[in-house]
Amino acid sequence: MLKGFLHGNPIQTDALISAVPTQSIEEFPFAYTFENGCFRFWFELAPEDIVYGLGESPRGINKRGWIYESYCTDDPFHTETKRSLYAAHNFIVVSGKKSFGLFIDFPARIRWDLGYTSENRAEITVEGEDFAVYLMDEEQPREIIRTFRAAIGKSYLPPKWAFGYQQSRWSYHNAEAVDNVIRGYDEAGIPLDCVYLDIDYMDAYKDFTVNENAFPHFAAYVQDKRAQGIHLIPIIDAGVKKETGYSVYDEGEEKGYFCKKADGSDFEAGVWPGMCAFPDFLNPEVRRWFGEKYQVLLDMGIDGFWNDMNEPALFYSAEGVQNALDKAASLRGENLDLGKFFNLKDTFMGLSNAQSDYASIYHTVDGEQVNHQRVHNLYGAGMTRAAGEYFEKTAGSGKILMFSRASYIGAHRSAGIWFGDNQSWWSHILLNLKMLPAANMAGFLYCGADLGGFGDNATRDLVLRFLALGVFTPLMRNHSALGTRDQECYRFERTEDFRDVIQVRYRLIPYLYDVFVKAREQDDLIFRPLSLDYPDDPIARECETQLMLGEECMIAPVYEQNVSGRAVYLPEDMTFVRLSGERVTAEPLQKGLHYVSVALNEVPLFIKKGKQIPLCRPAMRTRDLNWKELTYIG
Ligand code: MIG
Repeated sequence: MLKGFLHGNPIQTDALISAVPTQSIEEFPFAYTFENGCFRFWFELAPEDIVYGLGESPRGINKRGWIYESYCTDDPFHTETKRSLYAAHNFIVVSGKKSFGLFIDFPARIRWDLGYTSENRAEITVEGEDFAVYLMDEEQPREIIRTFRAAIGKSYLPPKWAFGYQQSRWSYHNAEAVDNVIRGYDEAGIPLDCVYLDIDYMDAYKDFTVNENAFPHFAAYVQDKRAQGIHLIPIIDAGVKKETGYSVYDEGEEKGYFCKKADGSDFEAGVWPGMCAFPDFLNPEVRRWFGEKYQVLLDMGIDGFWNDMNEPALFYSAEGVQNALDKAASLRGENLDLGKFFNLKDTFMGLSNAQSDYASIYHTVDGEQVNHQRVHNLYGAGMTRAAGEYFEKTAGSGKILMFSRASYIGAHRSAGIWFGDNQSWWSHILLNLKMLPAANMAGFLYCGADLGGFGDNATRDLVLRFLALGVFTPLMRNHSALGTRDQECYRFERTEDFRDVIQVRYRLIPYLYDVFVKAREQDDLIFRPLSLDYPDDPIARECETQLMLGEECMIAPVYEQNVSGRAVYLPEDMTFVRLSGERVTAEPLQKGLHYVSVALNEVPLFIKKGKQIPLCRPAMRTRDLNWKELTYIG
């Protein structure tokens, strides 16, 4: 059962697919106050309670013992001290003494103090007074999640080929670089379906343009890659370059489609193209307009995109830089003391994604000027809806690959997400694992992290172990940042190990696709914390390094360097399967704690006793997979 409580006059977020009857906040079952323009409520947590959720966020599967903030943030250092990442997924499930789900439909900042200030108390602060809160009241967490998911509608369905292995890098600067990647994979016999085009494919970083020097005859080139079975996936950024004569800018300008400042002029900030204007994605007319822009690339044969920088990320504003320079100038000739020095340093360090810049943006919502801070978390979601709804209308569902960096619940109907700029750190394998069930709870089924890690230099063993988790994530993409060590699989020694791991993915695609479609249709999870399936098993309840997958499997990736295996807990009897290329070894193991050895070219998988899963033969492209000729293991 889903109950809604309403206060004030909330901004329409479209998170729910249909209106749920709401009661006044006076009926809200938790203690609350209204203070300083905020709504704050709290409840006790019993020692055994687990708090799941918050989608794409830092830290554990159990969110207890930290403070989180719903505020879409471009931050490439996903350390455990952070409170926010790129998304705002305001859904939690409390499970234990009593169980319930809670969704706060509110697009500005929310603070989730989940046993941080006081160990056994959750205190949630909504930074505004216009909001709706929904409570889901069921016995089992999985039922709570189903009830919630039914209310927010079916998740985005990607094309089947989007389950293939994908290679990205910032950047493959030209057609030759892309061709080298495809050749590298083909020669090593490693399957591949997609190659990504990061910002450098564009002309001067202008959305919906192509640099003709780097990619001459782009449409023919795209066709040629398609003939090879390769999909090229260009990036689209939120900011539109301010340049007279650039049609996207001119049109947006003429029609008043960009975000404004208080004085009615366009809000501008610097991002990759230099000074940019920002489409007002809160406005449905702007969404329709921006969605149609993707057609230019669709016409060239493109059938997948990733939306970036849509928190929105802002490198600087002219005002911010001017203030910093003024401050520096005022200090010239002065004897700097420590306080002044750090203040000056912080002023410059704080130029990007500055709260003062966000606060100076205005949107038009139903004809009314609304400050950005009231709707911040809807911006990237709006951009992604713009694209997703256009694709749905023109191409139909399951045709165009689309995923986004920033998101809010509701955007899960239009697209998937990737987890942004992680690092080539061993700890980020587990961070990736922990985000998966939470993202699923928020409706995001098509998701994954940058395998091998985005920032920093990857090692061969890290990439292999990361991939062995990525084998199971719907989005299986290796991506890395400018200036980092090359991490395409064929760049490393003994490429046959990479082939062994990625072939396993291709063998599993019929199964993984089936699990995906079922989760989508049944408003269910692909990945579940063990505690959802074994609520009475104390070890399973606390497990943060393994996940249930579908009805049949459990996954437990190796996540440390220089180890030849890991400890794994089996909550029931299972078959331990090692998959490597076309090789499969199976070993029945009893419920309990085990140490399993896993070589770098192996993918460990645990199949429940009495269950079986299908495997197909590997192929170099998803289009060449034979979904009918299956063998069963388990
Ligand atoms: O400021 O387009 O998360 O995947 O490679 C960095 C360049 C901008 C951030 C994305 C990343 C992408 C990068 N972008």
